[in-house]
Amino acid sequence: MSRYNEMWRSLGLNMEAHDQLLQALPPTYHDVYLTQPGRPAGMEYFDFVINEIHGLRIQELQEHKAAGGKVIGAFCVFVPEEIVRAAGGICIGLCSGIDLGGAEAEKVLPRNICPLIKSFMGFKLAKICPYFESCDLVVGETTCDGKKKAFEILNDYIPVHVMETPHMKKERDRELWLDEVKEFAGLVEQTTGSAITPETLARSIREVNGKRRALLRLAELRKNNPAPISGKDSLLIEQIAMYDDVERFTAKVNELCDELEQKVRDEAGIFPAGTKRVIVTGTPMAIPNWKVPHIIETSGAVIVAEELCTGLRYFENLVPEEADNLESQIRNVAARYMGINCAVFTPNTARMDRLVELVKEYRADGVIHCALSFCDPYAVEANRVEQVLKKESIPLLKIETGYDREDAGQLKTRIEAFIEMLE
Ligand code: BJ8
Repeated sequence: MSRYNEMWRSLGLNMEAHDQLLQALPPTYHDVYLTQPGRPAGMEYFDFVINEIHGLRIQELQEHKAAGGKVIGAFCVFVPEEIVRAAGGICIGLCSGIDLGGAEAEKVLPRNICPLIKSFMGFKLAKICPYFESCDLVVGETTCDGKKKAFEILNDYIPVHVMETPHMKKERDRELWLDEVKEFAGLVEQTTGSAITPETLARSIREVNGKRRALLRLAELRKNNPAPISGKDSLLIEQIAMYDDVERFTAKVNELCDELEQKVRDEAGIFPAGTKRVIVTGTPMAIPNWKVPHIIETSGAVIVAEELCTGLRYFENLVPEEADNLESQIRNVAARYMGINCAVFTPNTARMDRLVELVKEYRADGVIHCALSFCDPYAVEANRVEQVLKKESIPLLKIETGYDREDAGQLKTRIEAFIEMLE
């Protein structure tokens, strides 16, 4: 990776801290991913992407910028990628899945705050993320209080535009969100210097829908028993979806699905017959936060679906493609995002209903609710999840954890006991 040193230096990265980050990733990746038996050959591309995580893709972003293009970073699946692409920009999900730069972050944030928030602040303040440093604009949102207030501070270091995400789903909330999407479209046009037209937006909607369709195809294949792919590999693909080139990513996921369809025909599962099937729900699991999925899949279960923003919430629901003017297209885009069942909404009963449906559709034996420490919306909503699943006699395990490894042993004991109980 040293061949990229010049590029990283030109982005102003703290080279020493960045080296530490690059050294931390390969051993973890090897242990979590490369030791899995019977992985599909199609995972080779995604391994390559991780291998080049701060290399090739960053180089592509720099080339895009050198040609006059803009890069817009986001922290939430509410930020409409279609709008950014329609104006010729690239939309990047900024990951925040590792505890690095924590000491820097704690200079401006309280110690006890959600690790995802601490991580993004730490990445920026410690200057260790080339994606962050490639952004011309960062988009925040008013989802949870911690993020909302942290974006005010982040704005001291990089231009941040905050979208007001409603907390209810009444008609007036939908209208507010539509206004926010329109305002965002105007800002994106201003940032990129390119107008969004019905043609560019129609193309962008088709392309992003194409990515979502490929991910839905992958999800559909995981309904089979035996599952043709591990939950860890599926999560990795869902994480990469947020920053890879849209068309290349879509083609690679579809190629992988062709291979998995053959595996399904051959009834070639990657876990032994009778392996318990689990659905994971809760807060997003950003790269490289693979701790809980790794424990689950080395404790006798396979994850068959993620009711997460790094999962189904990201790619369920497509934007309707039949609209003949910009106003209707933008309405369709805005409406699609209001279908996301984030715990910041009240009430959020659609999430519980969807979970019950998912358990049936994916033939799951149980659900693991995983919330990041200090995340009030998900930790509190776990009570509603518990109530609904209990009524349906669906076993549930509730976990709260951060990015450190200190509780790994304790989590393993609890998860093993839960999976055993499913038997
Ligand atoms: S749509 S889940 S991506 S807000 S974990 S920062 S909620 S304290 S990430 Fe999220 Fe958008 Fe919702 Fe999805 Fe706050 Fe909780 Fe931290 Fe969170």
